[in-house]
Amino acid sequence: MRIDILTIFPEILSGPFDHSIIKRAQKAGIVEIHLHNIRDYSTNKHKKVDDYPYSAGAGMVMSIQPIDDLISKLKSERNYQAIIFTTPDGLTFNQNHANHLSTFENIIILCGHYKGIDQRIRDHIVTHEFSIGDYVLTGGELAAAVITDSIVRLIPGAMSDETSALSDSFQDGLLSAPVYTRPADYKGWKVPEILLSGNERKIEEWKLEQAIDKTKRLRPDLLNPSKK
Ligand code: 6GU
Repeated sequence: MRIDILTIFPEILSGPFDHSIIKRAQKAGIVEIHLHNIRDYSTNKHKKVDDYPYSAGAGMVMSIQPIDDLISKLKSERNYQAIIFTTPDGLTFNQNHANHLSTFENIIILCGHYKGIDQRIRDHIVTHEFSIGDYVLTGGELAAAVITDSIVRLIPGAMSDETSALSDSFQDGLLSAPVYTRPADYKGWKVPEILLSGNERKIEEWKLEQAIDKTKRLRPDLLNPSKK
């Protein structure tokens, strides 16, 4: 898979992908992550990437030209299945979106900024708009990092133990059961007896029961998605 991220602050995104699973996946050739500075594509002599909005409003708006030129160049090189725009007024990103996007060959993520971008980019170029939650970030870069991380770890081969992505919280619509490691008794804080029993069938039953209990307690909305 190839992910192209378009931003006016590439420095923000150079760190998050240089560690752990995401770094290993890139080294193994499972994913390529390319950062592009939108400013490099501005034809303006001062490399301007924004302009004053038509009508009232204090903030600046990102211009079409550099973004269109950059995306056109990328599209001339390969086919993209999704051109994602990160914005607080997008659909709230979830595990289903991550699963779906992880099956794509090439995607573009355009990081939102300022007051916004010229609406015509959203109308004519962007195919998906995502928010990562109901709070406001300075820009779309951290959202792009979150979305990229959630996708890359799902690509087959990205994780050393492939079953671990399947047992994630949310993957089956439930939060994960608690986990423990040695010692079995730490200053009187004990690991649940059942986990020491060696009875795999009973342990699986216990884990499912724990997952359901925990989900009921902490995230009842996950058990009743229609009532959200
Ligand atoms: Cl995608 N962008 C910004 N600026 N703020 C956000 C967001 C995105 N998702 C949640 N808050």
